[in-house]
Amino acid sequence: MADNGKRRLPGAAAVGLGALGAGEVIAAARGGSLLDGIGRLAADYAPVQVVETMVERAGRYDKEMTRLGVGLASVAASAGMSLLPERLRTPAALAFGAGTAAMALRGANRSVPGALGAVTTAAVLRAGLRRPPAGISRQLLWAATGTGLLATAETLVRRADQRHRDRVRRIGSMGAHVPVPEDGIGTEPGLTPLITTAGKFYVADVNSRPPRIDPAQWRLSIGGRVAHRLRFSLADLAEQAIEFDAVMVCVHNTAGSGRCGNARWFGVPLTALLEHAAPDTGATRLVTRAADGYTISLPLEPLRTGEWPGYLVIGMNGEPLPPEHGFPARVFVPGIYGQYTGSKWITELELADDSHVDYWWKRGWPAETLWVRPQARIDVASCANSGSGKCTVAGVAWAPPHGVSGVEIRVDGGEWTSVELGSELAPAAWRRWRTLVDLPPGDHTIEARATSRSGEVQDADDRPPYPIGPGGLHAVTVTA
Ligand SMILES: Nc1nc2c(c(=O)[nH]1)N[C@H]1C(S)=C(S)[C@@H](COP(=O)(O)O)O[C@H]1N2
Ligand SMILES: [Mo]
Repeated sequence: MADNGKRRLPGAAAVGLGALGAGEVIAAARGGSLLDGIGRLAADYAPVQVVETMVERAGRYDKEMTRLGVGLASVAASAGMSLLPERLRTPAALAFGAGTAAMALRGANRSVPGALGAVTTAAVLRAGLRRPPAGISRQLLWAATGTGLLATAETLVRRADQRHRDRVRRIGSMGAHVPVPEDGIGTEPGLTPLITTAGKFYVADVNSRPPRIDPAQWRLSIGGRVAHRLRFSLADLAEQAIEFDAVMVCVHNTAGSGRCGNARWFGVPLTALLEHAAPDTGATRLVTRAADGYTISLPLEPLRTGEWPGYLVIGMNGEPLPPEHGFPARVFVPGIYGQYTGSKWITELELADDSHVDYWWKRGWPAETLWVRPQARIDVASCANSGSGKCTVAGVAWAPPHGVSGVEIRVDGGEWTSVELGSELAPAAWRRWRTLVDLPPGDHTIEARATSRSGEVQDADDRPPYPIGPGGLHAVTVTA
């Protein structure tokens, strides 16, 4: 029995690939994706330590890694099912299909195409696993068909994403078109630009691909514990929006990493929206509900008074928000980490009481809002070839919402010395810095730290992001 089972494995793995391809192409033809749906389930249910390891290891390729992992896991699951006695294989395949389909249909993030894909995959698995192909040529045929179907599905999904991107672009400009001033730091290879373009801006969310929201159908609704339920179209919101410059930082941005970006945002102050809606006395939290079924909530009082200036953002660098950055709208309170600042792809602002529970709270992230700590990043550390020992060190630093009051560097653990700061676009934006140091020949370690105008000095102790945000300094080595 065990031997027979092992002989079935390659055939069953090939069936798994074929079944996954069939399900994915059915889902893609209807504008969805089974792979992405299963990837999202993994993000929703994986223990927080697994998510943290994934974020740390996969870096900016987290979405590709998730898709690959889901594909491999599905093939392995099919192989595993083939080890079951024959009478149990059909129930196992059907249980997989029913379970995945039910999950795809649940909650705000429901996907009918995903559910159709899951049912298709289960049907193909059931048929294929009765007698997994034994000969190499039939196994290759299953595997090649599966791969071909996956490639076709990928093409369909990319086309749909491109059509959506084009539709968003056709909306035209979203911003005030005031030129971005120079900050006096100049240019230098490797120096980070003052404004991060949308294409270079980090993307962090629980999905494999951004939801596609039709701008013509979309309305922002403000509801829950309010006197007036309100609905706004994108055009209504654009009339009330203003521009502001701010850095957005992911809570996973450890020293020196790139999960942060500085943009010129266009948004409606939350103070104005909340005043129109008139929250009830029982309302204590603003819940930002999103099309991907995600929520981030914020305490209502400081948003309402403007003590924390927050925005419903609809534009980035003069254009509508690109799909991956939350089209058509997101909530952003400068100074709060991305994971706590508000959702992308907003569907509703809901006024709620303290019984509301956020997406990440269930996984052990604190319910209190986490504020961005001061951080400096070294982007350039280069020494002249002349042998003079003169080295340029430059980078960016942020301490939103108060602003950066100083950046210092130290060489080989020596004294901290201040560097020249570029002029400030806004206190909530990042600030560039640069300096020239004279170094004796050899290898040196350079570290940088930022200080906030509120007096907070960047914390030098290395600490992982979970659960209160990272600590530590960025260090680079140069050879003079
Ligand atoms: N709807 C939704 N909004 C979300 C998230 C998400 O997964 N879903 N991720 C949050 C996190 S963790 C961060 S860091 C920022 C990232 O925004 P960006 O991708 O535009 O950089 O979005 C936040 N808003
Ligand atoms: Mo994040």
